[in-house]
Parts: sequence; C-alpha cells; structure tokens
Amino acid sequence: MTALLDRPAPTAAGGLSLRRGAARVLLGNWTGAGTVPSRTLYPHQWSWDSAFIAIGLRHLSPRRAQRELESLFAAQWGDGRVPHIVFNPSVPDGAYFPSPDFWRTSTAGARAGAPRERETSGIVQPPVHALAAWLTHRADPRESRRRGFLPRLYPRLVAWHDYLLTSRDLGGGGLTAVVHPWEPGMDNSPCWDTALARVTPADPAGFRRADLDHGHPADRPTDLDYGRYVQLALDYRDAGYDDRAARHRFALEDPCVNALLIAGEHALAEIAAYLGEDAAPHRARADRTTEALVDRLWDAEAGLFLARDLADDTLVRERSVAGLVPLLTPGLPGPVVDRLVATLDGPGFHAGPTALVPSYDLTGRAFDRTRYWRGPAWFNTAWLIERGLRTHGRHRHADRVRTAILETAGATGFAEYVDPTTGEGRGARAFSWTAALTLDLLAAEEAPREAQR
Ligand code: 9WN
Repeated sequence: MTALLDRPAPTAAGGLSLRRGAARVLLGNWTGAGTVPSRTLYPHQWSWDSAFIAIGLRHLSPRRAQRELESLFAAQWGDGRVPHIVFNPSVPDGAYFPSPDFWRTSTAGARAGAPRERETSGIVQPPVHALAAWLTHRADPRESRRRGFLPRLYPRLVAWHDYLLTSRDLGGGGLTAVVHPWEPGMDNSPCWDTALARVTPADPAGFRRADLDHGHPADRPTDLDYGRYVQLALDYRDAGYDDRAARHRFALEDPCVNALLIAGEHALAEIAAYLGEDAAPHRARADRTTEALVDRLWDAEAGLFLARDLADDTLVRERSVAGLVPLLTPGLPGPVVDRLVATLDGPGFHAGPTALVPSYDLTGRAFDRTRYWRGPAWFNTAWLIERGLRTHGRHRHADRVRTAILETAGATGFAEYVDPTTGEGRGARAFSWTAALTLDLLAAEEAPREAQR
C-alpha cells in the first residue's frame, strides 16, 4: 500500500491516452439512445450501469448522458419501479438469459404498470439515478435547461424513490428491501448464501445460460445458484410482479442499496431546490433513512454495515464491500466513519497491490479471488468509496483509491472486475462503467474538487 501511496497519479500525457481509451469504450458501447455494459456479455441496457455511465458520459457529451437516463426512465413502470434491464428489441433472445420471453413483463406485469410497448425485466437495481441526474445536469446546466432535462426527470425520480420506500419497505423499518440477488447488483455475494439456500432451484433443463458463452465458469455464479435465481424470478412473475401479492422468499435490507437511496435523496433535495420545489421533504427523508440504516444495519463488532435478512430478522454475518459503501452518507456519526475507515485499512479489505476494495472480506470463509462478487474488486464500488471518503474529508485515502482505479482501469483494458490480490483483469473488457468512472475521476483531477463533486 505504501508503494501505491508513493506512486504518482497518472501524468498529463498518460491521463490523455487513458481518457482517449475510456472515450473509445463508451462510444463503442453506445447504441443510439443508451449504452450497453458490454457488447458481448450484456447486450441490453442495465439500470445502475446506465447511472454510472451517465456520470462519465457527461464529460464527453452531456446530451448523451441525459439521453442515457431518459431512455432508461422511458421504461419506468406505473408503480414507480425502474426495471433492472431494458431490452433492446433488435437483439436476439438467445444473446442474454433471462430474455424478454422469460420475464414477459408487458403481459405479466400489466397490473403493476409495466410498459406495454417495451420489454423489461421485472426486478430493480440500486438507485444511483438521482445522483447521476444531478451530476449530469451540473456538467452543462444550459443544455440541461434547454432540454428541460430536470423538470422531466424529477417527478420520475421521486416516483422511483417512493416505490422503494413504500412497496419495498418489507421490514417496516424505513429501509428498502431487495427481493432477488440480482437487485443489489452484487449477484452472488456470500451475503445471500443462507437466504438462497432456502430456495429450491428451478429445473436446469428448463433454461439455458447465455453468460457462459462469454464468461468463464470459474468466474461466474454456479449452476445451482443460477437455478435459484431463475426460480425466484419465476415466483415473482407468477405473482404479477405485485409486491403485495408476492411471497418474497428472499427479502433482505442491503446497506449499499440503502446508502445509495440516501445519496439519491440528497441529490433530489438539490434538484428540488434548483427547480424551485420544496427540498425539505427530501432532506427529512434522507435523515430518517440514515437513522434507520445505522439503527438496523450497523454492526460495530464487524466494523461495517451488514445486510438484514427479513425472513428471520437477523443480521447476515458476512462482511462485503456493500457494508463499506455507506461511507457515502453525509450524516453518519463520526465514530462510525472512523470505524469504516479502519476496516478499509484492515486485513479484510486492504487490497495489497491493487488498492481496489475487494467485494468480500479477504479473510472471510467464502473468499474467492475470481468468482463474481465473492472476492473480485469492482470499479463502481471503488468509485463510491472514493466519493464517500471525500464526503468525510478523508482526502489522502481517497487519493489512494483514485490512483488505484485509474492505474488498474488502464492496465486491464477497462475490465469488468479484477483479482484483488494481483490486479489482473477478469470478466468482460471494454466494460462501460469502468470507462465512465475513469473519465469522471480524470475530470475531477483537472477541475477544483468542489466544482466537480
Ligand atoms: C444480472 C450488467 C450487470 C451489473 C451487475 C452484475 C451483472 C447480471 C449478470 O452484470 O449482473 O443483472 O448477468 O450477471 O452483477 O451488477 O449491473 O453489467
């Protein structure tokens, strides 16, 4: 780590070619109205990917960044949910599983207000969108005003957060719950193991995984876990994606999702004030949710936030990067911030050569340096932690994470994720959010901190 601290940030010339490389990835993955996460593995539009992508794209084309978010929200459901995938109708069904003919949202989701004209998935992903919308607006306020970007998006963002904090407050404690391992975006994190073990997997003969056409079986979730993902999605579909009718055999409160929701409420307060609307309800909601987050998910002994399993109302004793992302929350008590920073520096998350935070405790029972979300380090979570460290004035730490992101992104060809013990790239290359967040950090280096963030 000391070596990294001593290493200079990328030079101006290095920064330029990194910027060019990142821009090339985003231009190559743009489909006309939105961006695919990866041309090979993920050929549609994903919800939290689009938010991270907009955050980077705003430095290349503020207009495209606005369209990225607009195209996603054009597929928002009547009940406020923003689907985790918006399918591109020109991509063949076999290119990604589960495809539209599996979700059947335009018919099965009718009661919940699924769009009739667009096929989407029926579940959601973390709410990074309000933050992305506010940052996108700030990249070019004049263009934003000219296009009426915020006045059009604001009511949709409010409906999205309302959905999460009403229909999805399944524990009744003021936090939103996830009902499928794909929802928190960290699909096969060990945090879901116990809850998933209660689910009887769907018959493997009934579906064909497309991810193994591009991803390595040692990196991707196992067949057994896939069978469980499929069964949970089928159950939700059979309940018409209706949160009152669904039994939700998998329901957990995740610290990363809730921290992003709080960051989103703070962003909505900024947007509301800018539009001359009342910002107070957003600030009050951010404060209430922060209290609930600390109250329900903080665990001083573990040194980070834990997920709460609503099946038995207990904390899941697995330490994952999701528990560090609440650093993003401005109103955290000082001792909680200190403890989180200590955990980040401790043996569980101190990532040696890469300094990108691993997705799971390096000393944990299920640590696996290559398998999806069970150890590998992702760039989006590192970016969130970098931002969180700055939120609490920990600039030296933040600089270290930023340098690691920039160096590793460039060295791995903008990999989807890396082995945290070696920095070796894994998964897809030319991955959109890796490129986008690289651009964002490069831009932040060029501009005064306050103006960018
Ligand atoms: C399922 C697109 C998405 C990311 C998720 C990541 C992965 C999908 C998959 O890819 O999930 O949604 O097929 O594994 O886990 O965070 O949004 O990049």
